[in-house]
Amino acid sequence: MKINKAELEAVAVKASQYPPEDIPEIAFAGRSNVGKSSLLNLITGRKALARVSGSPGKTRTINFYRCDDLFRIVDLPGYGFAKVSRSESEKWGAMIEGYLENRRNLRKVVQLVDIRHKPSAQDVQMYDYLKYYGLDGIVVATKADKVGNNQKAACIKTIRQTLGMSREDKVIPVSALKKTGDEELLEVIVSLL
Ligand SMILES: Nc1nc2c(ncn2[C@@H]2O[C@H](COP(=O)(O)OP(=O)(O)OP(=O)(O)O)[C@@H](O)[C@H]2O)c(=O)[nH]1
Ligand SMILES: [Mg+2]
Repeated sequence: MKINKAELEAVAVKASQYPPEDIPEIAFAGRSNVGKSSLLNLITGRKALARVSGSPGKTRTINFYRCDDLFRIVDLPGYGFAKVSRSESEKWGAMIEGYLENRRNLRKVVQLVDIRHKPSAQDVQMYDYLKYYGLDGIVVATKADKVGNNQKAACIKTIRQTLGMSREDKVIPVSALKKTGDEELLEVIVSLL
């Protein structure tokens, strides 16, 4: 499967700004700078659909991307960004939770973690939260180009263990740089729709 047409449909900080719940949605969650927006560009085949930045905290709104009038990918603001004030980070948390807890057409949340690092306490907290709402099960290990092939299996094992994933759950290594892993992820997404 390939996405032929993708467009930014809505930018929201509150529920009244969300698009209608007419088509299913898949959301991307993860730490700031982990590569959510880059992944979105990779799987839509659009180089600059979502803004990518070397400095964390780029995406600060909930961005809804309509894909082939079939489903939406929802790019969530990154968490764990040290340079924002506590009150601002609480506001983002509430914004993300407000979306995740009330969105009836949300099918799954793809959680992104950097393949090189053991998931942080906040990643674990996020994954537990997704489990509670039945939105867990798909993890993307980003920046897969940064580790050698012989290290990959060990990195994925650490991710599985730290997040407490079940055997049937998936970890998909992806590289936005090398353009790998996107087809496997798209297949999984399509199977959820
Ligand atoms: N080497 C490598 N770098 C990547 C990859 N994906 C993203 N990056 C880099 O990581 C940085 C952050 O990427 P973004 O896609 O903006 O990350 P984000 O998760 O959307 O960040 P926020 O919007 O701040 O939450 C950028 O400098 C990207 O170029 C990848 O697969 N490989
Ligand atoms: Mg982003």
